[in-house]
Amino acid sequence: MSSAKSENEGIKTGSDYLRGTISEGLLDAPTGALDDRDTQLTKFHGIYQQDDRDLRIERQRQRLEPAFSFMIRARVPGGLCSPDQWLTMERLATRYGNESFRLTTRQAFQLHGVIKRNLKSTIASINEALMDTLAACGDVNRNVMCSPNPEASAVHAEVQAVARAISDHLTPRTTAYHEIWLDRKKVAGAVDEEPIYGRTYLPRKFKIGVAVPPWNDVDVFSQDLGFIAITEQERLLGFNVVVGGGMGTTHGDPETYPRVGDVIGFCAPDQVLAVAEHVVTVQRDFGDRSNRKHARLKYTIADRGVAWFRDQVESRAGLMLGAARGYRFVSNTDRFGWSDGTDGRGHLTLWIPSGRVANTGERPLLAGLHAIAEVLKDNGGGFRLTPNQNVIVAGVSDDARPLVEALARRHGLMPDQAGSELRLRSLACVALPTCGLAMAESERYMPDFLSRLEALLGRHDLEDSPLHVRMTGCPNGCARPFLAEIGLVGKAPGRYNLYLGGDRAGERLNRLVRENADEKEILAVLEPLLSHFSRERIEDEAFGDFLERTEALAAAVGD
Ligand code: SRM
Ligand code: SF4
Repeated sequence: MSSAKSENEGIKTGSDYLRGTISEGLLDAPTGALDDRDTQLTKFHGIYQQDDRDLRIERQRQRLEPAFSFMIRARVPGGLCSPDQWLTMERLATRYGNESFRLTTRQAFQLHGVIKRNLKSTIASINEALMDTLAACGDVNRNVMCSPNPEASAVHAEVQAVARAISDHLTPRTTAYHEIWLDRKKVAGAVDEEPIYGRTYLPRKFKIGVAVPPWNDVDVFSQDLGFIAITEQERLLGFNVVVGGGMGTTHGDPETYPRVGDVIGFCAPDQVLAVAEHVVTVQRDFGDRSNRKHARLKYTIADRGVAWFRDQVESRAGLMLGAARGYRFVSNTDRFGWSDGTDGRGHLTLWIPSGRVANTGERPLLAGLHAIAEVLKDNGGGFRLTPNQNVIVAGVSDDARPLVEALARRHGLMPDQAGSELRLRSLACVALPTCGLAMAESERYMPDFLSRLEALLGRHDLEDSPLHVRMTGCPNGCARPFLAEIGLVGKAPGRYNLYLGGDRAGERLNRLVRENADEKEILAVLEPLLSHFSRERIEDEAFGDFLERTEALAAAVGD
């Protein structure tokens, strides 16, 4: 490990607890951009500077600066969101954004296309709606995920409260956010302090997810830190602790890799905050601050060993983790349609393709969800953002059920309107035109790719197969593609690395089968495998499991 610290470390150290010169940059009217160093700091405030990549070349030709705008991410711990909060995001998307907003793979909201002069008003409105954007991005703990649907049982509600407590405990304490975006004055003589993070925060982003078996919708093994709720007869006993998961890789760099986390033991509910805090502090002190591609917790653990890591956490937290308890996951996707809560209310999981809430001719989702939010305001209930870019209309009264369902159907939101099981369960990251790191299309290409795949499945009597397909525009892995049965990872325009063989519970990584393949090549690889699967699968066997069992995958990989 080199000892020279990365440039980001210098930026953090010199930032005065994340202030930098952001306030000054906001007043610099001639440019739509912020200072380069400040763009690293705004991430901690939930704000990314981007430019419209569809317009880049034309703007260059016209000698104009890129079409700068900002993506804003609002944290929604566990995905819990009131109708008013939903309507606020919709209003901001329409007024300041690109007339759509996005439900992310981490149960948060994203707005795109907000120009610099509207940043402060947008952030202020988000805060007025009792949400914030602080720590939605940056080298800190991000939005804490939790299996949604808290009303489904008392245990869910308890687990959700634990997720919320973790989120609050690990939220940065700097007052810079309030000064810059909410015009709160710094109290004279007050000193910023970050008791958990310190002045330089973490070496890299940090992510936490809480799963409630049998559902692994939060993909707990992809998190830096995961908690698996262990219950007995509807009583929460505690949590298995999982550490060191992560998805991000770099093409052609074998030093980077996706990793599923290790289960290191069990803790009681009242030990969760100490465990979380000290998993964070061990990473703070031992994570690699010289190479950002090697700075996630997964590398700290892979390099130093799981036993070393557990010892560190136990001694710092002053506790011993118990032996991990048994659990079983059955799925890492969402459960669609209506379910009945233990409180007598109904919960309806709707389908939002790639999490994009927009009005399109075919599916006016923005309008549909607006109408549903109004019904919830009058009748009680709220929204739950799912970890798979969908939304649950939660806590619907018996009286309101028919209306909610009619509105959902009229606007193309009902799961049976997706057209196939495949489409319902697919995930695609944002990619072009906003993501600065995208190498290929994802969200905009996914519908076409799925149409081709549906045709292929149809030819082999597999049209009802609930395959898990995940696509990203680059190897950073924002749609957790390395856990999919079929994963497409962008390499160049129109070209993807094809990964196969994940399971449906998010416990096994898939494997690279083809590099840099175009659509034709991808379908040509899939066709014989699907045909084989159709003829020889054991009843209810999943495609990824079949590929592993029959060694078809090994053959495709060339082992
Ligand atoms: Fe991500 C960077 C979008 C979930 C791994 N991710 C980005 C940026 C901010 C691009 C950038 O740095 O300039 C993308 C913004 C695109 C845009 O225009 O909106 C972006 N990531 C997303 C979202 C919106 C994808 C989506 O379609 O939902 C998800 C927002 C989550 C949230 O609400 O916080 C999103 N990103 C993830 C996940 C999945 C997860 O967390 O469960 C991962 C893989 C898990 C992990 O972190 O290992 C993920 N994003 C990355 C990485 C690679 C990190 C690494 O360890 O190498 C980057 C690049 C980076 O950090 O340098 C990245
Ligand atoms: Fe962008 Fe890559 Fe993440 Fe997709 S996976 S949103 S292309 S960083």
